[in-house]
Amino acid sequence: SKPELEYKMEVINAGDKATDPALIEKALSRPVQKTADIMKLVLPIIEKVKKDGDKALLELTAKFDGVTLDTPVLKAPFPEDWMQISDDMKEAIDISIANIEKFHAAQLPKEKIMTVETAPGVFCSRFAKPIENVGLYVPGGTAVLPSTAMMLGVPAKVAGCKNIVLASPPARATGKLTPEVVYVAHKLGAKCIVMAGGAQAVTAMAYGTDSVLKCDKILGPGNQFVTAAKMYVQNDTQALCSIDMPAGPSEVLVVADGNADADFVASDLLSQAEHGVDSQVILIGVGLTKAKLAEFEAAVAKQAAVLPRKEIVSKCLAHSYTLLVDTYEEAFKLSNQYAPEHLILQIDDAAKYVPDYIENAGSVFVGALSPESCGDYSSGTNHTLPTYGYARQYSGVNTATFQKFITSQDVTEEGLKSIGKAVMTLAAVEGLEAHRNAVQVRMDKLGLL
Ligand code: HSO
Ligand code: ZN
Repeated sequence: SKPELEYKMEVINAGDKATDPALIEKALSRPVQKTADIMKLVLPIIEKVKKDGDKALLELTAKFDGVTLDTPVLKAPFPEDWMQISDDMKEAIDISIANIEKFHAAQLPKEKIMTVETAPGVFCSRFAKPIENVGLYVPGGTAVLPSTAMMLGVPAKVAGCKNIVLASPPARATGKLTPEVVYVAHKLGAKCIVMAGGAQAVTAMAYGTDSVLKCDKILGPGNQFVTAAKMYVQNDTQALCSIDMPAGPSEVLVVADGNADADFVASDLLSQAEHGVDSQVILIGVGLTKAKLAEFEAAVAKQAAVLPRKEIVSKCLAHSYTLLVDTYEEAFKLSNQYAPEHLILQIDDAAKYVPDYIENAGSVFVGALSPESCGDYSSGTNHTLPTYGYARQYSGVNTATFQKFITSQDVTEEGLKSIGKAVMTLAAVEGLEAHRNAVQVRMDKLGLL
C-alpha cells in the first residue's frame, strides 16, 4: 500500500526577538530560476516559427500537443459547436465578466485629456490611448483556464484595444480548444484564437505569421517556456513587442491571529497549494497559543486529505512555512519583506490595516469572508499579479496595462516668457546650441528679448 501523505508546514519562530534570522530568510526566499537552460531549448522553437510561420505552428502543435490541424487559427465569429457549455457555466462567466468589467472601467481616466498649467501660459496635458493589438496567452494542458482569458481580455476590451488575439493549445483528447475559453473569447469580441501553446504561440503573436496578427504586447501566465519566449521577444527590437511582467509560481501569504477560523485559514492555504508543487504558501500566525496552532494544522491535514490534488498539495506544503510572531507589526514587516502575490488577512479588524500597513503585495484579501478564490474568479479584481517578489515594483494587470499615456504641451507667448530663459540656460550648459536657438528665434520674433 502507498505510504500516507503528509500535510505539514515547518514552524519557525519569526518575531523581532527570533534567535535565528537565517531561518526566516530561508522561509521567505524563493527558489532560484534557471532561465539560461530553458533559453537553449526555446531558441530553436522561436527561430523555427520566425522562419516558417504557420507551417511551423502546425508542426509544433502536432509534436507537443498531439493535435493535427489544417489551420493554426480559429477566426471569429467562433463556431457554436466550439463553445458548448452549460447554462450554469455561462452564467458564472457572465457574472464574473460583468464584475471584472465594472472594476476595470472605474480605472479609466475620468477625463479624455488631463491638463495642468504648470507655469503661466504653459499647458501640459496627458491622454490615454489603447494599445492596438494585444496577444493574450491562455495556458492549456491539463488545466482549463477560462478565468485567465477573462482576467486578460476584459481589461483589454475596457481599454479599447482594437484587436484582441488569444492563444491557447488545443486539447489532446478532442483536438479542440477548451469550450469555456472560446465562449469567453466570443464575449470579449476577440478577433481570433491561435491554436498553439508554449514558445511557438508567443513567437507567432510577437512576429506575426500569414494567419496570426502581429501583436504589440503579449500577456499571460505560462510555463517556463512561455516565460522564456516572452522575455526573448521583449528584448528583440525586431519584434517591437512588450510583455506584462515576469511570471513565477503562484504564492499566498496568510496572516491569521488567535480569533481566525481554522477551517477558513486552512482552506486558503490549500487553494494555493493545489496550484502546483512549486507554489509558495506561507502562514504568519500572530500571537497564537500552542492549541490554536495545532487547530490550524489539524484543519489543514483534514481538508487536504480529501482533495483530488492532494499529492500536489502534500509536496507543496513540504516546502512551506508557518512563521510565528507576537504582534501585527511584526507580521506586516515580514509580509512586506516577502512581497506576496496574494496577501490574506484573517485578523481582528483586518480593514484597519489597509492600506497603511501594506507596502508590497499583488492583491489583498481583507477579513475572514474574503478567500483568494473570489479574486481568482468573480469579484472583479485581476488575478494576473506579480509573483517572485516583483510586487515590490510591479502592479498586477489592470486597465492601464493595455494603454499608453501620451503627453502634450501648448506653450503660449506668456508661456515662453515663463520658461524660455530657463530652457536656454539649460541648453547652453549642455552645449546644445540648436536647442537654445529654438527658443531664441521665437522670443526674438515676438520681441521678448
Ligand atoms: N491564483 C491564480 C489564478 C487562478 N486560480 C486561476 C484559479 N484559477 C494566480 O493568481
Ligand atoms: Zn488560484
